[in-house]
Amino acid sequence: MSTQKLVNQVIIRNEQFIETAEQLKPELYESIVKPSSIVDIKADPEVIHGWRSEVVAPASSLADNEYQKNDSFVLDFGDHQVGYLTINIRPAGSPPDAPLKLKLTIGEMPVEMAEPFENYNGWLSSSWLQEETIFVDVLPAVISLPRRYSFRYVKFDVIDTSPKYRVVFDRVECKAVTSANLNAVEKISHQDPELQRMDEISIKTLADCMQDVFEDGPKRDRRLWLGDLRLQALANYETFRNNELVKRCLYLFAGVPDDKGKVPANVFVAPKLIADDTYLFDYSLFFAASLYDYYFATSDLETLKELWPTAYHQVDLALERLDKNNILKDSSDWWSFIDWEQGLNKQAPSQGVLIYTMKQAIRLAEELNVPERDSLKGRLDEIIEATKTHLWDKEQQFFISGSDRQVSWASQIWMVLAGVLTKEENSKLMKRLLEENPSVGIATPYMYHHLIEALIVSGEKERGIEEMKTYWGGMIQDGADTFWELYDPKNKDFSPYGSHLINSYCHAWSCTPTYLIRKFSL
Ligand code: RAM
Repeated sequence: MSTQKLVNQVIIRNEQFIETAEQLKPELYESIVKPSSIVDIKADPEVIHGWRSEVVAPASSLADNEYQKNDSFVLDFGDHQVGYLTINIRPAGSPPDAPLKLKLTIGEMPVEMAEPFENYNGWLSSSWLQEETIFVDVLPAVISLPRRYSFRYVKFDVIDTSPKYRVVFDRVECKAVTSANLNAVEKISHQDPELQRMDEISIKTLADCMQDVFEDGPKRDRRLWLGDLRLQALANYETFRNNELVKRCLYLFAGVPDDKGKVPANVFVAPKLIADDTYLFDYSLFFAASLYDYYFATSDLETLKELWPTAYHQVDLALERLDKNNILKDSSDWWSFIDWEQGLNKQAPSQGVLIYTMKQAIRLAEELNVPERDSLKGRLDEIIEATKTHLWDKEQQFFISGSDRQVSWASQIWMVLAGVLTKEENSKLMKRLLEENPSVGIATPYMYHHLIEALIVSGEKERGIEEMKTYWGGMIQDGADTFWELYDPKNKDFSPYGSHLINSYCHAWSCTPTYLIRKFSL
């Protein structure tokens, strides 16, 4: 073990765990993908973000065109890609007497081709927006772009050639990469074509996020987050079954706890494994939940034994946040994630997450036959009792959260998943939630996943399918090739970051319809 000191953080590195994770580093599958067409991006107030693409020519005609200063065109790769771009360029006309200056804009959605990145004014770094300006001194040339991109469209702006020569883009291609073995997925042919399509897009979304680790989104943050990992792993068990990758990710988190044993909300893996200095109450607990899911998917007792202390620690540390009434202390900082819904109070939903994961931890402790089982059981009963006493509002028949007694969708959903009430009461609660539609709603597919699961576990499967079709089906109608990080059908420009340009349009936490469809035979 060694220590790493950051600003407010002491990390106790477990080199043995880190080495185990290193050994599980996946091979990447590569495939060459060529663009399908040249498209125009047209303003259209009827479509999401106000822009749609329209095919003007097949991509095979590209090599017939000569381009010069101020010319521009957009290539469409026909589907979402994650990989490396190579461009073959040759000159036409006189010998090139000046370098070629070329600007490339690389995007997942038509809007990224249409709205200038210079206008971006959100609070996340603009450096996530994918663009390159390159100067080519010698032509012909084969240019391999420096980064891995996540995209469907590439816009070429020829900034300058010279009055004496033009350029031809002979060949443009992408070396697509993923650690997902596409052949490992059992094919289904669902009788409902909408669910079939949802299953396929979910799988594509997950595959594009499966790289060296389970990334949250290959455009942004390209990083391993615990909350995202939990859902990706669930979808993975039903599809690719790359269980070694889940194991690797669990060991990465367990490799960099802080000095109290807490695992971070996310980690960086390059230049070496680094714990981010963001800690979220729910995400830390999801280490235990992810280990639970992993164990019951794989029966890998060795890993359970080795990682149990880390999992137990997360629960133990979470219990420290309870007040004398056994209710979680609330605060105005970003202490728990739950969802990006503006104004959402995190107290009750986090209490739900705590109960949910305690139950899983108890089940693991039973499996291991360790003494923590009994102490956790005792605490769980007290906490459930306290939750019913202090957070259940008899009059409103809803769970309330925070000092303003907020009634949110997230609170009801997590309390249902936690099983605080009986199945019948849960079913009533979910119906009431859908009918009364409290204004503090849901902002992300991540929280929507939990809504669908809560409907299913409370016996409202049909309603779950309906909601899934409205939400993920809505994304498909709005042109999703892969499912998005954020989607609000009532406000399609929504972004918690201040601009929809920076949203990720291939985001793993959105890939769960395949899990829901396959696991619950929807
Ligand atoms: C965003 C990312 C990531 C998520 C965190 C909490 O930065 O979308 O997926 O887990 O928020």
